[in-house]
Amino acid sequence: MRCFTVLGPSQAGKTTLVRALAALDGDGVATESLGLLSLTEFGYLGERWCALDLPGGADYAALARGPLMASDAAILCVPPDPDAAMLAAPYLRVIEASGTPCFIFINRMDSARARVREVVAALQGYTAHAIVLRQIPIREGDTVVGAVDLISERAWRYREGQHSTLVELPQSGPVAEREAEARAALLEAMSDYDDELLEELIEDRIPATGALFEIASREFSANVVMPALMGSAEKSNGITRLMKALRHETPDASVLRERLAAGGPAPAAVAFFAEIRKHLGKVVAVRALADGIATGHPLGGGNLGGLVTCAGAHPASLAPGAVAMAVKSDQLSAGRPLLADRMPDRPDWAEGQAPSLARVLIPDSERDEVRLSAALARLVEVDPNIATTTEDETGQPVLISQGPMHLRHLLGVLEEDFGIKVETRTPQVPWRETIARPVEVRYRHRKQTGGAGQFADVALTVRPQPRGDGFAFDETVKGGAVPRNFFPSVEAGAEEAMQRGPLGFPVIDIAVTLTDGKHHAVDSSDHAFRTAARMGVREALTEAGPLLLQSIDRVTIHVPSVCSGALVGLVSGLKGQVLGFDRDPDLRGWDVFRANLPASARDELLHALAGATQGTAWIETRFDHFEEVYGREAEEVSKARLAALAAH
Ligand SMILES: Nc1nc2c(ncn2[C@@H]2O[C@H](COP(=O)(O)OP(=O)(O)O)[C@@H](O)[C@H]2O)c(=O)[nH]1
Ligand SMILES: [Mg+2]
Repeated sequence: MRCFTVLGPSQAGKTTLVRALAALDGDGVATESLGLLSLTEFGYLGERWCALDLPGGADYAALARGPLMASDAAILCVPPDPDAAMLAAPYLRVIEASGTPCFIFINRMDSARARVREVVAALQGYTAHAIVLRQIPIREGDTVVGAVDLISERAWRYREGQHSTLVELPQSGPVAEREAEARAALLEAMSDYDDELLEELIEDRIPATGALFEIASREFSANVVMPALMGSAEKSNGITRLMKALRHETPDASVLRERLAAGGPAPAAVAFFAEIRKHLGKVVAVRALADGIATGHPLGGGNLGGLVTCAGAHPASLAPGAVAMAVKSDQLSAGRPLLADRMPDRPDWAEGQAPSLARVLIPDSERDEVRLSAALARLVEVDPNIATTTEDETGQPVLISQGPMHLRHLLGVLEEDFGIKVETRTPQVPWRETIARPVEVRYRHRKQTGGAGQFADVALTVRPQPRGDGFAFDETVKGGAVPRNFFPSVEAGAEEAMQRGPLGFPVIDIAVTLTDGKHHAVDSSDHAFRTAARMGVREALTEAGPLLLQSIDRVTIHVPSVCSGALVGLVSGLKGQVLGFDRDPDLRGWDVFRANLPASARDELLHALAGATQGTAWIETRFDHFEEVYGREAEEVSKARLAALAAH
C-alpha cells in the first residue's frame, strides 16, 4: 500500500479530490476518520492506496506533520489563482521540510481565470524546489476544455464526470506553440538533475516518451522537482492523469523508511495520528514500514494490542506499507517513529511549531477539575501540536493550541468525548513591581505575651537594582548588634515581603542591606528577626516609590515577505518595538521579523497577525525582560489588582 497526504488551503477542493481519486476504480473504497484526519483507502489498477486529508485553514498546517510522516507523496491542492499562493505557502513549508515528494495539483480549472504559468510562478516564490509544469491547459475562449500532457504530447478533451477523450494535438497555432515552449522548459528543468538527458538535449536528440517518464519518476522519488498537474476534482477532469502520475512515480514505503531513519535506526512503523474514543481509549493510526508489525508483538515499547483497518477488518499483522488503527496500545503517541522496543525521537522537521494561543480553562462544574487535568493529559498524548501548563498565580490549567480553530476543535473534543464543558479566558499577564529610589527604615518587633517574649530590631537599606539583577542581601552590621546567626532569618523575612508589594504584585530587583539593629539575649529568635525584616521591608517598599513592571516578550514572527511591511505599523500600534526583519535564509519567500512586545498585547498580536497575513504567519514567543509602566495605565492595572485581591 502506498500513502499520500493532500494538503492545501481551505476550499481548494482537497476532500473532493480524494473522493474523485478513490472513485476512479471505485475498488474497495473505505474511509475512517481520526480526529481531524480523514483516511481513505482505495484500489487503483490492482494496487492499494491510502489518502490522508486534513481540513485546510491556518491553524492546521502544523498538524500536517503527522500525516506527512506516513506519506510516500504529498499533493498540494491549490486554486487556480496566483493570489492564493501565499495561502499555500505554509503547506509548502511543511512538505518541503519533511522531504516528501510533492505533486502540485491546480484544481478548479473549470473556473480558472488566471494563467497556469502565473499560478506556478507565484508558488515558485515559496519553494526551493523547481516546479515543473507537466501539462498545459487547452482553452476555448475563457474556458479550459482540456489539457496537453507535456511528456507524452497527448492532448485530452475533458468530459464532465467521464474519462477525457484523446484528441489530436494541433500542429500549429497558439496551443502548438505554447506546447513546444512549455515542453522545452520542462525538459530543460528535468535535465538539471539528469546528465544523460542534458547530453541528449545538447545534441538535439529528444528522448522517447518512455525514457522521459522514467526520468520523471526518478526525479520525483528523489524529491528534486515538484511536478504540477491540473484539472477539476468536482468534474473529475485530469484525475486519471494525476492518479497515473501517483501510480508511476510515488516511491514505496522503503524510501519513507529511509527518510525517517535520517542516520538513526530505521523505524519499523510510524504512529501518525491519534484520538481518544469513548469506551475504546486511545486509537492510533499506524503505518507499517517493515515486517513484523503484528498484534501481540512488541511495538513502541509495549505490545501491539489490536489492529483495525479503515474497512473494519481486524488483521493479525500488517504488510510493510499498510495502514491501520492500533487499539489497546497505550504506549503509542501520535507523530512518532516506532521501533519494537521504543519510540525514537521524531525527526527535527517533525518537531512542529510551538503552539501559541494560550487559554485558561475553567470547567463549568468545579467537580470536573480533576477530570479536566486527566483529560488534558490524554489530549497531549494524541496531539503533538498542543501544550498544557498551569497559570502561576491561580494554578488553573492552560491549554496552548495552534489557533482559534484548533482551540474550538479541542474544546469540542473535551465536551463530546470527555463530557467536560469549559469556559476559557486569556491567561493573566505576569506583572511585577519594584522601587524607584533607595530608602532606609528601622523596624522593631516586640511582643510580650506571658512567658517568653519576642524581640528584634533591624535597620535596613532597601535599594533598587538594575533590571534583571534580582534580589540581593548583605549586611554591614558592626559589633554584633545583630548576631550572625540571625542574618539568614533577616534575609528570609525580606524575601517574604517581596511576595506581594504595595501595588499587589511580586517585587523584583531590589537589594536589602541590614545595617544595624538590636537584639535581646532571651527574647530574640529567628522568628522575631524574620518578622521584623518582613515588616521593615514592607514599609520600605511603600516609601520607596513603587513602580509597576510589565513583562516584555521577544517575539519572532515568521511571515511571508510580502506581508513584512505591514507588520511594522501593526507591531508599533501594539506598543511593540520593532527590532528588524530579514529574509529567512532557509525558507524562500518568508521573512523573520523580530520585535519586543508587552505580554499583555500577545493576544492582540495573534489576532492582528492572522488578519494581516491571512493566517499564514506563525510566531515564537519567549520572555525577554520586565519594563516600567507609568501613568494612567500603571494606576489602572494596580487598582484593578488591589480590588481583586481585596475581593478574595
Ligand atoms: N468548480 C469547482 N469546484 C470545486 C472543485 N473541487 C472542489 N470544488 C468545490 O469546492 C468546495 C470545497 O471543496 P472541498 O473538497 O471541501 O475543499 P477542501 O476544503 O480543500 O477539502 C466544494 O463546494 C466543492 O464542491 C473543482 O474542481 N471545481
Ligand atoms: Mg476538506
